Amino acid sequence: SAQPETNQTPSPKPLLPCPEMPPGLVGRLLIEFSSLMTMERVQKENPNVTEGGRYTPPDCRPRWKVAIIIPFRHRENHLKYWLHYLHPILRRQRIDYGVYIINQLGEDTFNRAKLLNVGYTEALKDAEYDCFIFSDVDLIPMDDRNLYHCYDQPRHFAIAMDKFGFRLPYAGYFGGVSGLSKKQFLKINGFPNEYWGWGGEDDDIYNRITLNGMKVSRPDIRIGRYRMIKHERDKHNEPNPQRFNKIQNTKNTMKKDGISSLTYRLVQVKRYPLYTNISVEIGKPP
Ligand code: UD2
Ligand code: MN
Repeated sequence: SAQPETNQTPSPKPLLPCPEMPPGLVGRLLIEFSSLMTMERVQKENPNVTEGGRYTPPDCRPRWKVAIIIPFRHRENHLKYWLHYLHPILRRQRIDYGVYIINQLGEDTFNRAKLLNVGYTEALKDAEYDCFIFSDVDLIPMDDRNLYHCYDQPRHFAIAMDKFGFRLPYAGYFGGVSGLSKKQFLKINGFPNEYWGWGGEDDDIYNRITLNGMKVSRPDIRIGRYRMIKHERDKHNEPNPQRFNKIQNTKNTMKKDGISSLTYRLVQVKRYPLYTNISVEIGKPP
């Protein structure tokens, strides 16, 4: 009566695409920065994150492969909170992702946008990412329905921050947390490398997007809420006095200044349990 026994292992079930709105999201979250945070604690909380800060959902096929790029220097305490809050959120969101901390070596003037270009380049040496989310280290989403993947148009995620009274400060604001697909990023020649110090680089990126015929997409104002960890202005990141002038000239500068003209010196890539640290020398203002 019995069929001859076969010795084949069943082939793995093909995974279905991850749902547009994953089940198990919480919605509004309680975010605070008063409890003590240690890296050991955050590592224990996140055993399923693999070395270098990588994660892929086990139960569905993700639509995007997302590199999360964080510009960084001397913000170790903020990074602990960022990892503590974001890893569980991204896991619930069923995102396939890797976390890249782009650390500017030395004490010359900080350059956020150039570090973001470095992050794009270095992440692509690791995996075939097709979506790049650029986040300040001190910004935590207050709602996990703000999904960290890419969209038809360049995305601005951090639209309602506590420090701006949970409103968009101006229509062309693109600071804090933003996301572009690889195609969108290349269409605008990446980000400017020539904004040294605080300010203006986010407006230049906004200009690049609109000048190239794209439109910024944003979540609902009730969902795009963020807390920023309170901080003083860092040393060597003084407001850039050239920023007002420079953002008037994006149309002329974007073709030559961007991912196409990026140069830097890679010094070290180090894999930690919850992130990859990329330390670079990016030079100093002319
Ligand atoms: C605003 C924008 C930010 C950027 C900046 C102007 C918000 C919430 N964010 O940030 O996206 O456009 O203005 O450049 O409005 N950083 C370091 N070490 C430093 C300096 C900066 O790690 O010494 C990194 C870190 O990830 C930080 C980010 O750069 O979150 C932006 O710098 P910031 O937090 O000092 O500036 P902020 O809050 O005015
Ligand atoms: Mn900040």
